[in-house]
Amino acid sequence: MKEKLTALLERARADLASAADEKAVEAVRLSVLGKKGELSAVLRGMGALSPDERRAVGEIANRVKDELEQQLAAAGARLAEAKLAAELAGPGLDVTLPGRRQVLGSRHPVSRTLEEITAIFLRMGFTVAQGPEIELDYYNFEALNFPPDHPARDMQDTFLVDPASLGAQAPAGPVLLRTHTSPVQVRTMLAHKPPVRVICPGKVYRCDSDLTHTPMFHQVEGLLVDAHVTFGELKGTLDAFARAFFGGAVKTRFRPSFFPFTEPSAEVDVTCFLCGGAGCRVCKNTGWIEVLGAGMVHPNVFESVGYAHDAVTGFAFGMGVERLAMLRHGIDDLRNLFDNDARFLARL
Ligand code: 2U9
Repeated sequence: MKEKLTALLERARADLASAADEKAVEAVRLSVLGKKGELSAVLRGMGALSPDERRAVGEIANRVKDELEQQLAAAGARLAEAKLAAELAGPGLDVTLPGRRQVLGSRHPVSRTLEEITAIFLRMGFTVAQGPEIELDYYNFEALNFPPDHPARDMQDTFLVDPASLGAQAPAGPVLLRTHTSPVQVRTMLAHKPPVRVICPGKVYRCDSDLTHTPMFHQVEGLLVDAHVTFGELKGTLDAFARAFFGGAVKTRFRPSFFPFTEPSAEVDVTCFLCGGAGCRVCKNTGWIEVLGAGMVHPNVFESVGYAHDAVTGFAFGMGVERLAMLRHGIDDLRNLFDNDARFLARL
């Protein structure tokens, strides 16, 4: 038995000396010290020995075990050292190479334009009002003096929402995606007595898709209601906005127009901020660029929200944010704003 133990130790020593990797060391450990290993087999045979012999063999077995564990640890350390030496001798790491650039995101030009427009009106004392994008026909059209047969109410122009898709609390009357942010002003007037001074930035939806129209776009609309508000104040407010947004040199002009919710109504042009009015690509050689719609709130709208139309007057205006962002950045294709090419958008 003693000879067996000594032979076992010698063979393990030789195997460890020639072990080329950690797997080989582990194989030696299992073959000797494992449950089914040789040392365990020898120890199991000790039952047949006399007490004296058992003590003597037990002592040797313990020494062999200690020795083996030491040898295994030494072999492991030797292999780890060799691995490190090989790594150090291998191809070096160039710590002077520049690091990988972090790609930072950038604000979308439409978001930036919307925030800039909002900031200008906040400085003039307006506050921001918001409302739902899924809206009742009543707030989007009816309360805004759209006649029942107005073409904008046609399914061709407006996304209708199936009321059944809204679940248990399906409202009375048609539901749609708001086609302008005007219903927010209607809700604001229903909730607050005059004076009212709000702007309503947000997404709007129209069943329209071609080179110059997307089914979703952004608007900023404004509403100011008080006793004795005049068209002159509307002109002064939008003139100040135009100079803040396009630069102090621009002039504005108001052309007669029509909207169901304002009377009188106007379209607002600014002198071309690129050529100063001389004529160029951006203003199509007219010297003027259309940027806004506006007007005095129609008495029927005040009637709808319960404002006494002999006690208050008000002005309202609206603008398309994508259009202003395109003008500002000299983009001539609307799709540039929706393709989400991060390299293009970050360069604006
Ligand atoms: C209420 C009363 C009146 C909002 C207005 C416009 C004129 C207008 C267009 C600009 C470009 C829409 O995005 S666009 O196509 N808007 O011309 N909007 S007056 O008038 C209101 C709003 C709410 C209660």
